[in-house]
Amino acid sequence: MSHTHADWQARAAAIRIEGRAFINGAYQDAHDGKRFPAVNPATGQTLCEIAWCGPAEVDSAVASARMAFDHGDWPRMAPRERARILKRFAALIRQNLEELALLETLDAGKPIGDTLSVDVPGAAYCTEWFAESIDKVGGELAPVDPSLVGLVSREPIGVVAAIVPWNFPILMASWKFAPALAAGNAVLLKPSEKSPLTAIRLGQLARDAGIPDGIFQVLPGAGDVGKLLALHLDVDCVAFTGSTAVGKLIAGYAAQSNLKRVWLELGGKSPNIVLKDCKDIAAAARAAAGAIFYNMGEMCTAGSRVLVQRDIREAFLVELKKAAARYQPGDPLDPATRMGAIVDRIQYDKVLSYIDKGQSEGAKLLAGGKSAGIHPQGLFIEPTVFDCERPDLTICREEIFGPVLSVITFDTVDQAVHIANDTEYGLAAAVWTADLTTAHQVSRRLRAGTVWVNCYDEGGDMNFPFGGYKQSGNGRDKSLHALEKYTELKSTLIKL
Ligand code: TXE
Repeated sequence: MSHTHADWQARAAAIRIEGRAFINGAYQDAHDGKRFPAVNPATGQTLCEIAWCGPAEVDSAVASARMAFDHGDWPRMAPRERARILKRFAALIRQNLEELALLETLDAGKPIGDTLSVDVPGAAYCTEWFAESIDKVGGELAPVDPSLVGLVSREPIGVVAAIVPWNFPILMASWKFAPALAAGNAVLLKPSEKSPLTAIRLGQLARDAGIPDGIFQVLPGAGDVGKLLALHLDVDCVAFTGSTAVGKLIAGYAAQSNLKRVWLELGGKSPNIVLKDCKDIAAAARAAAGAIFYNMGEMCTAGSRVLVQRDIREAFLVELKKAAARYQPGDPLDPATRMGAIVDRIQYDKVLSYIDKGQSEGAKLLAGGKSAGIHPQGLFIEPTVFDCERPDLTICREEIFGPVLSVITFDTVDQAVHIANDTEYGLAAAVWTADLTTAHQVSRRLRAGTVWVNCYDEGGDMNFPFGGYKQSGNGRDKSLHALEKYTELKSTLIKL
């Protein structure tokens, strides 16, 4: 039975929230009692106090992880046994769908319809997918000299710190912890201080599923906790999703400490190219709106630059304005809402300052441009579209991470490809064309980890690697390639 807006409001008022760290199989406060508030960005209301971990908690969690990895069962279990436990974890995420979706919506301002249909089921699916994969990937027999047997095997790396962001809190966490756990590692999950609630709840679910103590721990806190983990000599790998600026810091921490493996999934300024031979202009416009207004534009893959060929520009803009209007912000607890609240005041101010900058640099406002008064203390921004004469405006170059779209007009395909690639980022791109040859040629020339043709943001399944070129990062989440990040290759040579 689907719930109404009033049902969700009632459940939100009654929900009990855990705010402590999950260390070595139990919830605990920071030993110095330090806490920070979890705030609902749609109302300004404090939801609960969260433990702010410090060096003592980080050291104790790393020591538990080390012990569990070096001496415990998890890495030594038959893969199918680990798979069984992880499938139970996935099943528990599914069983607690509504509670987890509600926590995510309250904490991050995301529409309840999305957290119920995308974020939480996506995390369960990811966990299950990697559980199912792990007893199906084997090693290799190297074609070495006949006097030898050459085995190439994969072993877990050890203690993996997963430092994750706030835009898809449980989903991004699962993209890291699922392959890392499946491969036999111990995971320390550091959620963003802006959205720690679902990660904290997962601690108990992992334990209920039978994941041994020390193998899955959750350390809430701000960037200082991430820094302690990334500098820690007993952490073997850090997998990070977040800003390019912090990604660079993390690479530096690894270099300063123990050269731990570093995997980075960073920002983007993804181009969405609409060519004049595109088959359905209205469909392209709807997808362009979804590419930037879904999840309030708080997406690393956000199609924040739409490049439209001059011949179809006017027709495209008419459809784009219609499509943008369908993303008016609303209460995230209302199942009809398509765009919720911006995650916190810092991000809200950042987005509004980019809107000011767009206007002061001469971009023409086609839609939106203001905050929306859904709640007196709520952080809502209208879906905003700028017509940009020049592709070098600040709003066309910097990641805004909010519901702000720049439209750039071009004349030739070469020009479009040049503008698309003229960015420090390379996470995603799209091209709309009815011509198969053009589709292949343009997608080959786009320097991005993912290229969509005649769609945007498609590919919710796990079979596809996800990650960036250039300053959008390294390594790939999702797909069997993700297991490469959390394993070391071992060559064993046996003399016969
Ligand atoms: O990200 P941060 P913020 C971009 C987006 C957004 C901007 C700032 O443009 O506006 O980043 O967001 C932890 N050592 N993206 O400030 O700081 C932090 O606690 C170790 C794009 O939230 O990168 C959190 O857990 N860790 C992105 C995580 O890093 C540190 C998603 C991400 O936070 C740290 C999020 C440090 N020194 C933001 N400082 C995407 N690619 O999807 C912070 N952290």
